[in-house]
Amino acid sequence: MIPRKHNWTDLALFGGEPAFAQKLHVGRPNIGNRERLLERIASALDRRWLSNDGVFATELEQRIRDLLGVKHCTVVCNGTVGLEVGIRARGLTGEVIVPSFTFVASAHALEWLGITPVFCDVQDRTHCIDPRKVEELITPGTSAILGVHLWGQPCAVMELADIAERRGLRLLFDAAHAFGCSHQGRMIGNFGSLEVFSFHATKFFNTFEGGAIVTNDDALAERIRAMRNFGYGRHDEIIDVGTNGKMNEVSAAMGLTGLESLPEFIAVNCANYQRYKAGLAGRAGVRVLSFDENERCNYQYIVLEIDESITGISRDDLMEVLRAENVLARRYFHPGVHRLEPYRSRCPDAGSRLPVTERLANQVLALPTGTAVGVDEVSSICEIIRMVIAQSGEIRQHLAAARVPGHVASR
Ligand code: T4K
Repeated sequence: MIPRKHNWTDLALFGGEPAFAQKLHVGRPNIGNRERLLERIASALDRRWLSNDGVFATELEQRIRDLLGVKHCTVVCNGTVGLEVGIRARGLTGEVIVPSFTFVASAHALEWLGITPVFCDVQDRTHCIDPRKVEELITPGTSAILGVHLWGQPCAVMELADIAERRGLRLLFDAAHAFGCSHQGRMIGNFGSLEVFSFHATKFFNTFEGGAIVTNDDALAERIRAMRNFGYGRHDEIIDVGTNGKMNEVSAAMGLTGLESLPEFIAVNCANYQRYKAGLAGRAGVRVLSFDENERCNYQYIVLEIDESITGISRDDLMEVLRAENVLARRYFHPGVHRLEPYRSRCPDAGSRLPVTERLANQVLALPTGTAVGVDEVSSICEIIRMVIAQSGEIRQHLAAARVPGHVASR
């Protein structure tokens, strides 16, 4: 039984029993059929083939190609290395326009390669790069646009493709969140020169660590494959500079096993999403980010925007309340990459041209979902949020008092 919270005095932050005995995480891994996974790992051990284009990695690439309807898939050891390999293979240089409202890896992958990320604001509704703001950032040094399909929501790919074509830029996508999603009926993976997925443990589909670079460009795919493997070409000969970005067989076994449960993972995420939407519907000042239900979607992130001027409670205070209840909500992506090093020191006032990013970084809260979270737990989380907003005045007052040094908690 999940204890009900009728009043602010029931909150764990003020001495009540936490609503959940176990911690509920954002990004708890989904795990497919354990026996199938262990069988696969045993067979890799029997074969004594653990990496370097093993049968599982090769099969995973084939299955991803089929699922996405894309010509080439190269699995890699993680999404960040996937981005680095893709960026280098596509020959990006100078400056690349990228959103600041993203995980730091989108920008770091550029910086790591000596390319300057130029931060662009995002759209209010989708949280993805705003094409209307891209053009004003283009300089003679700009080589590309790196869009991010944040939360699995597709960027405005057609508008971005149009700008890229008119201005002679390359277009790539960080699709770390968007595996299994579509845009206008076409699977993500088919846009721009290439797209990169993350299969990190915290993604709804995971290979422990891992990722994939997908493209429909034959020559680019060949470069990517070589660069992922020290620059080896087909005939045991080094044809390019390269790194070690290969996926091992245990990760690929996890991927094949996870793919068999993909519809179930998505169904659970979707049911949780619907429950959150219903549980928070009509709550003024709380927006649950909506996904386009006419498209394919993985529903892996539950994203709230908390407008304190209406709710009476800030995103950070709400997070503190929830965390005390063992709901480990996350401030993805706070404070915006432009406010992180080394970017902050280089351009301290970048925030002035990123108003939507600044707002979202202060308002967005990601909530737990995935197969480790049930719809009843989601209902309880919504109930707590509703109560906190209804009683925000008292809660704010007592939080402020509790923060005064020497204060002894009372209720
Ligand atoms: N581009 C974008 C837009 C991305 O979001 C990411 C990664 C990338 C590129 C790069 O892809 P990778 O190189 O990672 O493949 C996490 C992930 O580490 C990162 O993969 C992800 N984005 C990012 C959004 O989230 P943290 O620092 O928030 O992770 P951490 O350790 O705090 O874990 C998150 C929650 O998940 C915690 O509550 C604990 C829980 N957890 C985590 C792991 C690893 C588990 O319950 N089990 C686990 O095994 O970055």
